[in-house]
Amino acid sequence: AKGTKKLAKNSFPEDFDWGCATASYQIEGAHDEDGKGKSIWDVFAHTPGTIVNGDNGDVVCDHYHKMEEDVKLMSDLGFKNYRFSLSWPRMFPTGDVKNVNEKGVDFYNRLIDELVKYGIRPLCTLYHWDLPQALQDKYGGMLSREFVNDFKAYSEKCFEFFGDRVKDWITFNEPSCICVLGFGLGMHAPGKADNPGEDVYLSSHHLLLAHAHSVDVYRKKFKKTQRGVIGITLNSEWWEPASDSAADRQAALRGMNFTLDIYAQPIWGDGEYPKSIRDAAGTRLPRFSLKEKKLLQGSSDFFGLNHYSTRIGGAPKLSIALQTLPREIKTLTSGMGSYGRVLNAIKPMINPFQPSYFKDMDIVSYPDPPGTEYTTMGWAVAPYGFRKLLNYIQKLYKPPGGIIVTENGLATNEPSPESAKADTNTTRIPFFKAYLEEMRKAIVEDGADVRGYYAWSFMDNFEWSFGNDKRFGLVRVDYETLERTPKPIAHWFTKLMAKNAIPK
Ligand code: GBH
Repeated sequence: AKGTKKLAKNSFPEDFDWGCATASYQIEGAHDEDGKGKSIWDVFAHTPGTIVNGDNGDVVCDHYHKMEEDVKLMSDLGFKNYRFSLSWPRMFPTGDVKNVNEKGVDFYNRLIDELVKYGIRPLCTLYHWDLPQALQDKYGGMLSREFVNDFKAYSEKCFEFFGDRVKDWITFNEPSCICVLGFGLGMHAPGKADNPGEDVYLSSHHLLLAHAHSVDVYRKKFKKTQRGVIGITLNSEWWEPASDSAADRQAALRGMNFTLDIYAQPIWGDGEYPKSIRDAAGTRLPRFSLKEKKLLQGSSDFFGLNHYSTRIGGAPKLSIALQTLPREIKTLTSGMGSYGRVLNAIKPMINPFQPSYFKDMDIVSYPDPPGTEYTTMGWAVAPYGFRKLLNYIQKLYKPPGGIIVTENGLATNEPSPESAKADTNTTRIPFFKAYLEEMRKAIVEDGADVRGYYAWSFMDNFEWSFGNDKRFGLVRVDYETLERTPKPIAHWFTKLMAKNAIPK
């Protein structure tokens, strides 16, 4: 982002990419059609007590049948970049690439063709959480080393099928969510929480290796002819120190280490896990061989970042680090099965002899400053943290290929179409405006090399454990009629993209 200082007020670098994002299980529906196999989310969502209101992704937006309409709307709104994900079990029902479901492949071929037709660049995520259930049953999914080879084989097929038109690939969406929520807290599929001192690290380790091998295949077999780029998307809050004390600053840094650097340092740093994690987890943390380190280092052509909120972190005053848990846990109703699993994960924090990832992290979340506003997810609106996080990544890793913000956004309370409009004007536009202003400062004033931004999400969708009522969409979806209606924020984005500047 050299020379950006001269940019006109409110505007972004000339070649900046604006887009919107979705994920397969959250929008597609058609959960058992045309030969699709079950994913771990199909099974998890159908386990009683896991999802608010008993919602699931069986139908949701029915994007599988409304794909053409959705792409057209996206184009009408002026989007030129779209991030979506592929459902592995839709194309390979058993997870095994020898068993192809042609109709599933055909769906993604039609989607990609449709995007290309409208001049929308596809940014394709290989894994946004819907692992074939068959692989979970076969060997415990990501807890097994076998996952590495299966993911590599799956990704190779995707490059082969779609790489002629897809030039931008993301291997995994949010390793931290996958491993911490899926294998530490059990509030995401596959819902494990019985061994949070090991499973979080083991799944993370296999995920990182799977990523590295997938990138290696792409670079060796496809890059030369297909000429695309491939990377990974990490998620992180910004952990702001509770005070200037050394103890609080170290605690906040541990917060960054345990959410972001645990995945970033092996890829953009020295190929190792952060020292704070090695020290805290000891032998519970697997290590990379020299060869694996080499494979991991530099294995991402860009730094994909999903960011939603900021937390105030400090040194624990109590020996139990319960405060480390995500804030949205509070909003899960107490009668829910997933809440029970969360309690399982919390037990080791009270038992001094039982290890836990959360205990290792050793941080306490402090109250937000007075006057802080929260989204309906319970996450603090704290745009300053976005700028700090972008600077943290830029300074620590200087990612070649720059940073692409692959998700940012908010859910608001919109029980009716009218409230969708009202809420948008009071909450949604100010949120995006403030976050984008901070991103712009990071680029223009601080020199962070941010090259793209994707709003989460194109349309309302299935918000995982929280079901369908947490509406993140720029476009409203009526789950009865399946009608799509752009919210005012969608038109705001149209203006933003047309001018490449934040609307006044
Ligand atoms: C993303 O997850 C997902 O990629 C996407 O599928 C999802 O729909 C979207 O975001 C919205 O949730 O510790 O209190 O600050 C992001 C999930 C958001 C999980 C922030 C951890 C921490 C809240 N992360 N959350 S807090």
